[in-house]
Amino acid sequence: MRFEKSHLAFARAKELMPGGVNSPARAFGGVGGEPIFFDRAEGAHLFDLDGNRYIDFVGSWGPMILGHAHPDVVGALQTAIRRGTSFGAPTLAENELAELIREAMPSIEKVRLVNSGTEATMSAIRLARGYTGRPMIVKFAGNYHGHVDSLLVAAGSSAATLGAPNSPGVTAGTAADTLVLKYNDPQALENAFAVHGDRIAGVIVEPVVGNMGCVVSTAEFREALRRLPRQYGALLIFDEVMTGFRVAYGGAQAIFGVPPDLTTLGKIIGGGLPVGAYGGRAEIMDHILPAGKVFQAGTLSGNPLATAAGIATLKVLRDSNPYPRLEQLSGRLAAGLESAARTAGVAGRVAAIGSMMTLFFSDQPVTDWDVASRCDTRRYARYFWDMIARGIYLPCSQYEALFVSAAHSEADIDATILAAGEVLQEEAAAER
Ligand code: KE4
Repeated sequence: MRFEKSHLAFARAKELMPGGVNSPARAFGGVGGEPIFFDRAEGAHLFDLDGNRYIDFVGSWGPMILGHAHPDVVGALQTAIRRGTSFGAPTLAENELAELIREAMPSIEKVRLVNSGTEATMSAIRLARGYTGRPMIVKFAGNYHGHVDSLLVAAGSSAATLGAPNSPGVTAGTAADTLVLKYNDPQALENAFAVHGDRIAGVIVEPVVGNMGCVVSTAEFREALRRLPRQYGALLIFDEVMTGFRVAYGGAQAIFGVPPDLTTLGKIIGGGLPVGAYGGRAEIMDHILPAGKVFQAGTLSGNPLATAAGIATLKVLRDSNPYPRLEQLSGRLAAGLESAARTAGVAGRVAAIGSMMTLFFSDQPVTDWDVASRCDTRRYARYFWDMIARGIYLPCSQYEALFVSAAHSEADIDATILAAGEVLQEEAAAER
């Protein structure tokens, strides 16, 4: 494979944008080398500037559950664009997207549309603090909720100590109101509430983590998440930016039967255009301006193009119900990848739910960040590039989930399994 045009584009991009990218996740930092520039996409396939074709398992980090350039989404955008791209005033499309979200997630009585997952989580924790009058937010190591100052916080030295900034520009004062606990550790949450219970405004959690690779919450952890915030008068915030409409049409909350107080959404609800949302019970959401006093605003929130793409996407998901087939294809891929690692004699564990999964190069199941951080990331980097050479585009980090779309075929899945088997065997042979 040749990457000349991507290389030239990246050289220029580095003169124009920090690191040559508009988001660090796509900079290939976790796998080395230079990011590939893409020209177009269709269905389950990406085409880069040099004309190389790939089976795409990133799907723009989650939004493209229908595959790229789905005709219903393209058609909805073509219709919307001729009617004007933004009014800064209410439109019926915002009502329609809000109706679809409410219909899918009964825990959401009212919803506010924003422009990204970060805006959704930032607003949700501000609302939790405004609603409860309390300062503290609990999050979990290995969970990512966007680049919100108070969530860019590393775990404190022990479970009950307060967080420390993990990015320059985040002040100690900001981090001081954030507690970072171990994921899938009910006792740590119990202890935190015992010490800080009357100061905790909310607990924000990925009910299925995509951001340390795919890690599913345990039933015991979910029971503690359901019980403890309610016991102490705090809000449970499910960050379903990635899992919403992904692991099920009703999100992880539908699978687990745990109704959160607030839910944040993004990715799929925009169908590839910038849409985020946060929602919950009306008595909580009505604290948001102008109904209440908690400030949040946005020029392009509920934008006519973005809502058109989101509405089209959710309608296809609701009416065609691709989820059984997505689970069947994903189960086939998960089993195939784990078998490929085992046959090659490589320590590999696959964690999967719905149509998201991760092949962890680890000799034990990955349940939290402590275990995830011990994965063989050098092996992942080699595997990533060897799969690129075979026309398969995987997430450029061991700590991201891959996604199967409704546009993937069984042939795509089988070709990927075959390639993984070849790659892992060749790598194992080279190490002997
Ligand atoms: P955005 O602001 O990137 O739309 O959403 C932030 C966010 C919030 N919550 C969860 C659970 C998320 O996964 C994300 C964003 N996910 C990353 C990939 N894991 C986006 C990729 C990127 O940052 O470029």
